[in-house]
Amino acid sequence: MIPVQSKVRLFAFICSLLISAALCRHSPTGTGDDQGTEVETQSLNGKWILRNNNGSLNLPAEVPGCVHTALHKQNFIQDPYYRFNDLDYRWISLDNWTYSLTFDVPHSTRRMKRVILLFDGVDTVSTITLNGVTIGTTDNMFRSYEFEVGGLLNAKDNLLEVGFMSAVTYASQRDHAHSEYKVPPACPPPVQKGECHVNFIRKAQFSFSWDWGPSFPTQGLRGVELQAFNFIRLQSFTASTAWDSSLSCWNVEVELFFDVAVATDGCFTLLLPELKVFQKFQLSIKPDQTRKALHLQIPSNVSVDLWWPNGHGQQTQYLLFMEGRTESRVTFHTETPVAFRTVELVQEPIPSSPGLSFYFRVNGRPIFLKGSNWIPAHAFLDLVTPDTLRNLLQSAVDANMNALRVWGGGVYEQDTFYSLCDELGIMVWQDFMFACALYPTEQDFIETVREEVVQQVRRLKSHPSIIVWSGNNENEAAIATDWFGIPVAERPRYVKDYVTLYVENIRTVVQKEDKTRPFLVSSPTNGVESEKEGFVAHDPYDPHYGDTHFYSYLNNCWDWRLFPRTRFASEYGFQSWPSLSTLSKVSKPDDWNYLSSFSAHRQHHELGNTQMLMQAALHYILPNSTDALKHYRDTLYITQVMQAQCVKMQTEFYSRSRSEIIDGEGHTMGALYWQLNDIWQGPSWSSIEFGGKWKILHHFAVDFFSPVQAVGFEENDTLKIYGVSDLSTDFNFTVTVTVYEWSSVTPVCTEVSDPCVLKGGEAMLMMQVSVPTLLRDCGKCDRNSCLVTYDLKDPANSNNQHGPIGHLFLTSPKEAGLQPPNIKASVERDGDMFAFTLHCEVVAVFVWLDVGDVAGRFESNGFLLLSLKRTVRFFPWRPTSVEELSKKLYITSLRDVY
Ligand code: BMA
Repeated sequence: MIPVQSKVRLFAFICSLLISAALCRHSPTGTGDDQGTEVETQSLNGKWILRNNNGSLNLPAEVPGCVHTALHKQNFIQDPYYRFNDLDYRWISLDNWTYSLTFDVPHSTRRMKRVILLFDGVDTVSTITLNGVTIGTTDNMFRSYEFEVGGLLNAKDNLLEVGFMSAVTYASQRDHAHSEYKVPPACPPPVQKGECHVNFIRKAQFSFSWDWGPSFPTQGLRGVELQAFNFIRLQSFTASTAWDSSLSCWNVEVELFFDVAVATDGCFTLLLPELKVFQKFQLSIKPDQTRKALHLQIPSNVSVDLWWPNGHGQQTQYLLFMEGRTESRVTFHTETPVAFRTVELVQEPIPSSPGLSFYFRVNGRPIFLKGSNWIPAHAFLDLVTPDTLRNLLQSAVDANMNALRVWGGGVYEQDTFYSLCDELGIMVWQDFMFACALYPTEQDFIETVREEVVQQVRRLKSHPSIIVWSGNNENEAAIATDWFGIPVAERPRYVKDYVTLYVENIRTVVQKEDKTRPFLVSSPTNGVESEKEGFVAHDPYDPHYGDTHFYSYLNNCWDWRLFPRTRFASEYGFQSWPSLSTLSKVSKPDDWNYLSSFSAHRQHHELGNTQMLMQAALHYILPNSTDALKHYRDTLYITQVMQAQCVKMQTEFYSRSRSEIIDGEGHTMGALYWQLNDIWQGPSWSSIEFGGKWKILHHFAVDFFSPVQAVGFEENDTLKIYGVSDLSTDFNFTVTVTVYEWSSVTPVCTEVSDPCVLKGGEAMLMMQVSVPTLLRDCGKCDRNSCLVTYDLKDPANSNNQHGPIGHLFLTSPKEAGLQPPNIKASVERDGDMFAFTLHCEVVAVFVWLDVGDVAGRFESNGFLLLSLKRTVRFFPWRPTSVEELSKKLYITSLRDVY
């Protein structure tokens, strides 16, 4: 399919022809505008004025924008991310700021019957006045707000003011007012250096600090507009598709949400030019019935291309046109992409296993979800650009991911995010924005949440990428496993609040608004089993049901026996530090020490810096250079090596567990590690650094999420190689196992399995060999002197390798005989890219090429270097040269850090 954008012109033409045939006739006709039939809009975005509470600060501020970005832009403050500025600038969010705008309104607007002031997003608690009259208040950053301002507007110099109250103050007041019982947690752990009672405000929960991010409780505006009309206005519309199994055909349901000043009849046409399908609808629209649903049936003889997740087929989307005209001569024209796909969440008994399955079936095909968890890309959301989103989401796809979970402590992402996911085939697990806390259930809180849910579901439901709604992050687990020390006698009250919020309100609203997707109450959850147990299961981490989150920082991550063989791993991970080039943007050379106060300050997870090194020390010799800067860089590097290898081990365990049941556990159908991206430059679980640079882990993900791969591991001295396939058909493969000595790139010996059929969509044991026998037969090898690689090949052509080459250490590298590799490199231009050619005479592991602040991406990095010569290409994101790259190139391998 050609991209949606390029179809627009062609179809607009076809459309106009078809529409003129399809439209209902009205008389008399006329352009209408001069009679005031159309909606007039006036954007109030752009330059506003911002002042603090006592008026000591007064500055220009952009809308969309927030106080912090305005202050930074006007040089009142430095980069808030620099060093300790998050603490120094705490005063900003404790103050109450007012945005004001003076604007004129044309006569044509003011004479309209209805004039609406529309706020696309208000962050968060504010009182809004127009010409001195209060027109409304806000308390929820996840909603839009509309206010009637008809009689209040003058021709000139209207004064619009949005007076914010500090979100921190508000949250604390709400907690105080909730005196009957506590709603924990009161405050984040001190290591997070955050603010308290974030659960009392409908604001992004991470904004009061998280274990990977700073506390910047912003105040700001996302978009303001005046809309004026005499008759009717289309507020929003949705377009979703559903398969009708009884008629064996697709239906497109379009919902139109009107704001009606005067009742009218109308004629509407839906048109899918590519499918040559259209239909007319006569509607009678009354002021009290604002929702109208139109159903367009696609005849069963029309062939429709489906939308598939990345790696499973095309992401076909069709343009749907909606044209309408009312008797009051108001016209409507909209167009939107629509896609055809089904999604089911399958929870059914599995033979020989207690519990239930938990997997997604898309278009009838069971799909293993491969991916990660998404957090907001910046603490100041106005700074998240479409380019940033595209870069990150393309990185996800380039690492063979097909799914991301939009985590409940962040935000419902901007439209562009979901459009990109639609285009790229990234399935979205969409949480509602509640995380790691209990929540109040006062009437006004519930009401604002209900409105939030209605608006967000209507905004997002047309996106095929979204495959599941989920009520919250970890709040079932928080109650079930008693995170907050609630006395047993008091638990029922909290369970009741939980059910009130997520089941009786959020679930009810979602199920009314969207019948096309499953809804889960929490993550992790036991799914239908949790429901049976009153929505808070005895053990929401039960591997026999639903999804699990699993973290263990100090246990040996190479020991796969310690991982839960869950049905679906929706969170697991390990921290690492970003590279020096990323950190140097917000630090100075004094900070470049793992024990510096800067290193401690950026770490928001208790004991995180120590844990990383303790996990690393299980397998690697820790850096010991006497050169302070090298020591620091090597330490950053070793944390990334540790993280990449740990997440690889765990992910491979999940991938190979997809088709088997062992001791009643297995059929794992998802691996979403925590977390994809970063919010600032600091240590975290991310595989991509703030700014887009891939960590070693992200390069590893390319391989461990590969569509077809060999996964090797050891069990009781036996090397077992599984084939794992996401392909839709079966393939015949052999497995080749090769043994290398650390001291040479010439293989010591090779063993090839018999050919064997790897079924599409399955994982199966393809080869097993005794490690002692293999080493003995090889001759000059033992566990310390050698390592093993393996891959899948075409039986008819052994040069035809499928998937990546995997490797297994036969002992911890700290015990193995790694040789100093002394890698030599040269750089050459290769069109828009650069080719880095490496020469090395021994096996080098975790070879990391770093070109500092030259943003871009290596095609492979952090790899095992197994040949005398290897060329790796680099794709820069900005102009650079051979000279610059050669000068900045810094190569590290595991043997180089000690
Ligand atoms: C999970 C997430 C986040 C957190 C991460 C790492 O449980 O849901 O709350 O950042 O763990 O601790």
